[in-house]
Amino acid sequence: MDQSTSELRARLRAARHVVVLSGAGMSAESGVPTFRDAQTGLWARFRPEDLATPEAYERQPDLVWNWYAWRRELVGRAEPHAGHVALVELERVVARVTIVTQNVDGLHQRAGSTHVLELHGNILRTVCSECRRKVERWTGDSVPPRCPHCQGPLRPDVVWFGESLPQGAWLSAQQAVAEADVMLVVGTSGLVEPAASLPRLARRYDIFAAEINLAPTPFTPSASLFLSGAAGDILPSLCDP
Ligand code: BV8
Ligand code: ZN
Repeated sequence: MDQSTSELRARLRAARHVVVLSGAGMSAESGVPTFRDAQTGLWARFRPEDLATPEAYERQPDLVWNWYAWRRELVGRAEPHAGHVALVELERVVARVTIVTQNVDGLHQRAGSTHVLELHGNILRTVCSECRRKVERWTGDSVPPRCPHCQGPLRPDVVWFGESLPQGAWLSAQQAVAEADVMLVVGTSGLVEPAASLPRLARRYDIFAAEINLAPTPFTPSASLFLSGAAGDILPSLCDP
C-alpha cells in the first residue's frame, strides 16, 4: 500500500466524523452511466442537462417522463459495488459517517449506509408536480401518468437544473461538513453547484479532504490528497478493517 493511502487509512480510523460527497462516478461501476458519459441508444442524441429541467418537462413531458422511466429501469437493475459496501464497513470503525450524495439511484442506502443525505432527490420516488404528494402506483396509459389525488402530471422526485435543493438535506450537508474531521470526495466532476461547493467549504475549515477520481477535477488543486483510480478499487483499500 502506498504512503498516501496508508496515511488516509490512519486519518479515517482516527476520525470521529467522516463525511463523503459522492457523484455519478460512485455509481459507474454499478452500471449506472455518469452524466459525462454519452448516453446510450435512444438517448444518445440528448444531453442530460437539457432533459433534467422544468422547461424540458413543460415542453415535452412525455419525452422527459420516458427518459426517467428508462433510467428508473436501469437503476432498478443496478447493484451496489464493493465501494458502496466499503463505506458501510467504515461505519464499524468511525463513530459517525455521513454520506452526502448527488446521485439519485439510492445505491448507498441499498448497500446499508445508515446516514445518507440525497441532495438531488431519488429517481425511484415519483411525486405529483401539482400537489407534490408521493405516488407509488398509477393507472391509465397517459404519459406522463396523472396524480390519483388531483390529476396533476407525475414527475420523478429529483431536483432539476434551476430547481432548489431540498432545504433540509442541503442544510444538514453543510452542517455535516462543518463538523467533519475528514472528507472523501468520490466520483464527482465538481461541475454542478451548489453540491460542488461542499469540498471547498471543507478546505476553508481546514478539514482534510481526499479526492478519489479517475481523473483530476477543478477541485483537485485544493484537495489535501488525490487518489487516482476507481471508487470500487480504492474505497475497499481505505475502509476495509
Ligand atoms: C440550483 C438530478 C439555484 C436530476 C441533478 C450557470 C448557468 C445555469 C445554471 C447554473 C450555472 N452555474 C450554476 C448553475 C446552477 C446549476 C448548475 O450547477 N449547472 C451546471 C450544469 C453549470 N445548478 C442547479 O440548477 C441546482 N440548483 O442551483 O438552484 C436556485 C437557488 C434558489 C432558488 C432557485 C434556484 C440544481 C442542480 C441539480 C441538478 N440535478 N440530478 C437527474 O439526475 O436527472 S445533477 C446531476 O448532474 C447528477 O445528479 C450529478 O449531481 C450531476 C453530474 O455530476 P457528477 O455527479 O459529478 O457526475 P459527472 O458525470 O459530472 O462526473 C462523473 C465523475 O466521476 C467524473 O469526474 C469522472 O471522472 C468520475 N468517475 C467516473 N467513473 C468513476 C469515477 N470516479 C471514480 N470511480 C469511477 N469508477
Ligand atoms: Zn396531485
